[in-house]
Amino acid sequence: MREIICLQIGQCGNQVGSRFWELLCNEHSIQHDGSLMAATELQKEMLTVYFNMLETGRLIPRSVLVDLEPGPLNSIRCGPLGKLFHPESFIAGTSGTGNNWAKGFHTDGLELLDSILDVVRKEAENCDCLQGFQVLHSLGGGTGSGLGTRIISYLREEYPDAMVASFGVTPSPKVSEAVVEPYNTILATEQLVSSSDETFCIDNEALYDICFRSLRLAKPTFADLNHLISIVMSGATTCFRFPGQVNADLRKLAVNMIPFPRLHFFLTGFAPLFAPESRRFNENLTVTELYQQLFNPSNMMVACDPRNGRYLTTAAIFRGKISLSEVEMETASVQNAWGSHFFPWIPNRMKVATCSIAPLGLKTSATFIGNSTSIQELFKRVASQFKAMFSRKAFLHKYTEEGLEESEFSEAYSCILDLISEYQCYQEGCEDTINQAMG
Ligand SMILES: Nc1nc2c(ncn2[C@@H]2O[C@H](COP(=O)(O)OP(=O)(O)OP(=O)(O)O)[C@@H](O)[C@H]2O)c(=O)[nH]1
Ligand SMILES: [Mg+2]
Repeated sequence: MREIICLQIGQCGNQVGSRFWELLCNEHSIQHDGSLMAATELQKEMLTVYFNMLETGRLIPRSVLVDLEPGPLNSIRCGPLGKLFHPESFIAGTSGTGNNWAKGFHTDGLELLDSILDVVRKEAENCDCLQGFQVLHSLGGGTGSGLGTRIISYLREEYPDAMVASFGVTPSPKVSEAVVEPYNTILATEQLVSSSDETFCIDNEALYDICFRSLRLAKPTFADLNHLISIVMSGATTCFRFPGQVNADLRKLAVNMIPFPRLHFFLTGFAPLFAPESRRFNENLTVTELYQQLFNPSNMMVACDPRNGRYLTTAAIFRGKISLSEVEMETASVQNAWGSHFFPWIPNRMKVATCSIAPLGLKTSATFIGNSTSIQELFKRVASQFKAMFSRKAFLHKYTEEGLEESEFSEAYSCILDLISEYQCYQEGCEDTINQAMG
């Protein structure tokens, strides 16, 4: 089997990770003590992509849980999934970084790095044929963002044949009050540009808006946001976990989705999204309706509008009792309708898959993964917040005290500006300029 090792890092990474494993257990019929219930062949066939199976038949998530502060890991240990994970896969420090990327990447994080990499190495040695890593983390804090990207760059070096994918949660002032989050996000994103093969972007700003506007929650909590993240993660990983799919592993997904290696930041989306009080809440959506929601900017988990940009590629995963031929027919008409938002020179740019097992609580659903030039709106937003502070050198001392140099801030900032202009260049169709620049 081609195994994936999951790493969940920092508070957000671990809180989201818990929800993700809860859904995986449900979809593969695994109890929280790791025993398999009456699972179908379909549920069982690819179980070992994400779970280690002991000789007793017990299933253990192939996950490494890391945090520089003990709280979030203790909550998991004491919570409903406490017995699911291997006790040795919990690695905690004694205090967090207080939202300081430099502490996570350089100082405090390094103290924990060897023990983390030891656990990862053991997991990798147990694999039959490791396909890659999946890292869950926020980009706005210090641990998930700093230590998370440090780990990603080690994985890149130590396992050059394995894929490194990250689910990165970008911050929003609507959700968090820590002022330095734009710094951490830009510093982390620079690392993701060079070290991750594919990054699924999740944006707290968009999640908040979905909760507030579409789900009509007056005061969205992290639990509400994390529910959205977990359903998108369950959708995005469906093809890795069930047999016979396109984009069946991390590498195939990257090959199909990423025409240019640096442009590997995916827009994510989900349908259906209705408030419980909506009359449509309990309805089964047709393929046409699911597609309408999927291409609607208000269903995107990143605050950007794909209508302002162009899609390089997309993938949609339909779940529940849905016929592939119907999906294929509908895909052709969506492609026609959205034609001007696609690049004509990429053939088969819309990949589709179906899986008969619907996610928990739904009869039909669809998950969207898009490589869209409009993702630059996310980077522009954070870059402008970064610039406003950096031009006044605000809060820099917190980072320089940890050994980070001011020039590293400027380099990270210009890396993101370059990324934005690459997306913009493709958006405007000036591919020749880029080809020349790349030699
Ligand atoms: N969606 C979501 N965002 C979260 C969650 N927890 C924290 N965040 C966001 O993540 C950012 C803060 O990062 P944390 O994950 O708390 O930080 P950390 O990785 O533990 O690093 P430290 O700064 O060392 O504590 C802020 O933007 C928060 O809004 C969560 O459970 N869900
Ligand atoms: Mg923390």
